[in-house]
Amino acid sequence: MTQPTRIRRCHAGHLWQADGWSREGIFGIDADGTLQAVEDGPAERLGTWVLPGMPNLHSHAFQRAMAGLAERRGKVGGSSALVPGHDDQKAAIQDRTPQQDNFWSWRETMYAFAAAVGPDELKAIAAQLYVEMLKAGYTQVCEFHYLHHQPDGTPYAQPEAMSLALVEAAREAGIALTLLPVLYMRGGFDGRPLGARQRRFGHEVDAYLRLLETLRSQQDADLSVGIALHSLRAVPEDALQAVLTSGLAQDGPIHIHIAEQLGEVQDCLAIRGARPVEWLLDHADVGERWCLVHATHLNEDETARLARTGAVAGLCPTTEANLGDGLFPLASYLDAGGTLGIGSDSHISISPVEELRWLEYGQRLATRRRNIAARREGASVGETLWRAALEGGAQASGLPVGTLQPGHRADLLVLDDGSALLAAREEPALLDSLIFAGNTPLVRDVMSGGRWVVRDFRHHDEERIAQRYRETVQRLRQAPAG
Ligand code: NGQ
Ligand code: ZN
Repeated sequence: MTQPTRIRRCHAGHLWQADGWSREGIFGIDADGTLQAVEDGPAERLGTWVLPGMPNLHSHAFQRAMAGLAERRGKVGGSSALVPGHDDQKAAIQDRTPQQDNFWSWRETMYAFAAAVGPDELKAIAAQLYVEMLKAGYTQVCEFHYLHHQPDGTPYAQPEAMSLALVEAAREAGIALTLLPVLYMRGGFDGRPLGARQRRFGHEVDAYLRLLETLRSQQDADLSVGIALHSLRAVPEDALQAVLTSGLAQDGPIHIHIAEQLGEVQDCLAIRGARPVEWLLDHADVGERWCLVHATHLNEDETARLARTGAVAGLCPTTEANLGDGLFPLASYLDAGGTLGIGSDSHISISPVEELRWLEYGQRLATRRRNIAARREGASVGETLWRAALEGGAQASGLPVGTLQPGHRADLLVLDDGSALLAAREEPALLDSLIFAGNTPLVRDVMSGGRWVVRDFRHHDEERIAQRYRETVQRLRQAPAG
């Protein structure tokens, strides 16, 4: 006999499905936290507006603890005038030891900060970050993890200690994790060795594959382990081919940083004779398992080719704005049928609402037009972007997330029924209002893998996790810069 009590029955006034809102949605959740189809009948009412949790396809967890610490002007001077709209590409390219603050000077600050982060610190920071993600509506995160070894490059006694710190943090917070251990071998396209502060990122291919194998053996319903190549500048071609042809690369997600800065486009052209996306598409069998993070600088041909592969463009609009990266060609990519998802990357902001808002606003500011992401007459920008980010994020995660269909994880958000903004809205404008006007937290309850992790805006373990985070950051501030 079946045991109906094992399936929890839930009701939503409006339920977001892949093809739009459905009214009076009823669904079941089994004891494993998986969604099940159920017949109509009595069910627990969750709220008026229920959405799938958003996947976060790109995170460097440790960087959360330095958010706001790199916004002070460094050395003033240099030749490249900061005239709005003045596209001084040459200056940007040559400006690797910058006279003006840019991506590469931010990276120095980030490296100095990273030097003091060990396994305990990483776990404390990541758990706090993941609590914040859940409260903001992210229920899964892809951790692009390259802080592998001790600061001088020596492996920890347990070589996967830093990876395990992230796994433990995700379990404490209750967020689904796609762990992407990163292969990082060189300091630039010219093959230079890792700099002193990069030593702790490095692996030879064999050691990297061993780490991958160890972590793969820990996979379960809440943890998937994929592959990450830091960037074309950090991974020589023979190593890239060795990893991609290994048995471990035959399934699971594959992520890479690709074309974030004009400087790396220029170096790639000079040394490999092609632009980064062009080079990757020519040398690897890029398809749906791939996520190209910061596919920022694409020409028309690359845009169309990337869209055809079915790979995910991993966009992190608030970090890309914060670091001064440039703008992704959103309209032509969507017209070509391209897939995209969002990540909070450096965690200067932790909000799917803000990522999607800035994805659209960047385009509006650059083109002096409106409603760019909506490519059909009458289409909603908010719905288009929310749907795209759910689908692309799920694809990049390698986990059954991003949709409230039977067989998927019960990862869901219940919006605030008490919100005056949302109470005044009907279905067509709900996601537009959330994305463009939703500034106060509007996610009231969050379920991850069938368990409530946030109820009434509070995470069940947030005080303890925040206290440990505060103590950790205080300790890091006293540590000498590496
Ligand atoms: C990272 N972050 O690996 O943390 C990079 C910066 C690099 C972003 N690109 C370092 N946002 O790309 O070399
Ligand atoms: Zn990154």
